[in-house]
Amino acid sequence: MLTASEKSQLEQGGFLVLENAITADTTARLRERALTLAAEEQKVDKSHMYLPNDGAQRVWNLINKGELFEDAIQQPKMLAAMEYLLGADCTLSSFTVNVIYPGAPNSGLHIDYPLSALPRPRPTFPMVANSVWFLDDFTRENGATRCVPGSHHRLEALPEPGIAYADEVQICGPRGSVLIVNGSVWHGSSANRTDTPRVALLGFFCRSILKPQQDHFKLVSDEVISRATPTLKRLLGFNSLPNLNT
Ligand SMILES: O=C(O)CCC(=O)C(=O)O
Repeated sequence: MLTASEKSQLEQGGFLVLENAITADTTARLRERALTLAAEEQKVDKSHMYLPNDGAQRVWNLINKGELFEDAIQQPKMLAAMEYLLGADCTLSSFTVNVIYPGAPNSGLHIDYPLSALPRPRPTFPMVANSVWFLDDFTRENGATRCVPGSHHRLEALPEPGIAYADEVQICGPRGSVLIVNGSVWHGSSANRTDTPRVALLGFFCRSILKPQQDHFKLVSDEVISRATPTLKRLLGFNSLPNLNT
């Protein structure tokens, strides 16, 4: 389902923007739900704030927080990109909201969990990959994700804290786009210098042999599992469980 050019962008630069991946109506509904969840979790003091001055907020375990997220994570073009990178049996590592609030500074450039914990050189092939769902237009001013093109080929190196790399680029684009990024690419969110939050979803995937970032079996309700499609079940790890032979 990916074109030769899309595959080549993933191989060479390590990222790809899928424009118009989400309809305007779905984008608006996802954004509203994302901000409602963020506000609710702040009210009950369960919120995961990070960056200086609580500049950013994560809402975890979206599969359990609304049917619209169960559908969203099965978006065919996004999944085709993940399957290209991580294998046809790849699984969901986590699905979260990431809000970058006005005044948030740049986050540090990083590679994704658990790559930084691996011995070096890291593998040449992708192990994990993220999809960043633009629920707002991503602009130079409001915190658009930045990436260092080709940095997934630097198998021995890690980005140094506080350094602005000359070759880093900001990935700007209209709401409704999805950025696919190999987890080995050096990347991070940017400062939000506007007066409105930048809202994104992060659909984070891994090879089926890896332990996911969230334990879906403990976190996702029986009700959600009972209505899950075969694709969603596979993404939650039902097809890649350890065996129970005695
Ligand atoms: O929200 C973003 O722009 C990027 C988030 C990110 O870098 C991450 O979660 O690894």
